[in-house]
Amino acid sequence: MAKKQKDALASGISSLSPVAKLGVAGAAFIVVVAGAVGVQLNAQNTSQAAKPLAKAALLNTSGVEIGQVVFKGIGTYADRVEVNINAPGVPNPASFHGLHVHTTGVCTPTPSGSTNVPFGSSGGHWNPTGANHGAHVGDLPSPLLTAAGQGYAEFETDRFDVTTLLDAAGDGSAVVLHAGADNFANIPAAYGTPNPATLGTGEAGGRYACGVVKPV
Ligand SMILES: [Cu+2]
Repeated sequence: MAKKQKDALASGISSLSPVAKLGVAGAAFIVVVAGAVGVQLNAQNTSQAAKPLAKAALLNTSGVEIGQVVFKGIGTYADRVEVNINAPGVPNPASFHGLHVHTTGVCTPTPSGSTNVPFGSSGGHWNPTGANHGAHVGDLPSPLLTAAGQGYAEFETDRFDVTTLLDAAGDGSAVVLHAGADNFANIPAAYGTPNPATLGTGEAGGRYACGVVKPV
């Protein structure tokens, strides 16, 4: 099976309900499997029609491209995001890394912006609705990197269209890969009330790489 087909298949499976996934994994759920395959084929057909609409080359602070993020969709709507990272020097490898669309399409490696940190020029998380972190329009799933800092992820989102992504607030947007894991502001109540930093950012650490989103 060609890689692209496998990816589409994996994506189709990942979009199934937990019960359907169980069906795929176990022969005991063979009836469920039959139903799940139908759903999966539909998803695959849809995915084949999705085309790359925008992409961002992730550059580290030395200007080295360490990965790419491609936004795919049908028409102008982004319904899939593909992330490829190959970065031997990434801090905290073999862990999850926060990944977000930030508000401004400027990636300046020297400390800048209101936060005065590397890639601070990209602004905060793209959050037009004023939501807490985890529900920001620009919050994306965190890729899991290997010990060598490599990773591949593909997922679906219906949070934004590519026209808005490219022109977020009139100044474009950027994808930022963070040095650490994102807690998605998902702090169990037993730990008390999350503070503003947690609710606003998910505390994913420094901005390891940044990529301006550009049309394909
Ligand atoms: Cu971020």
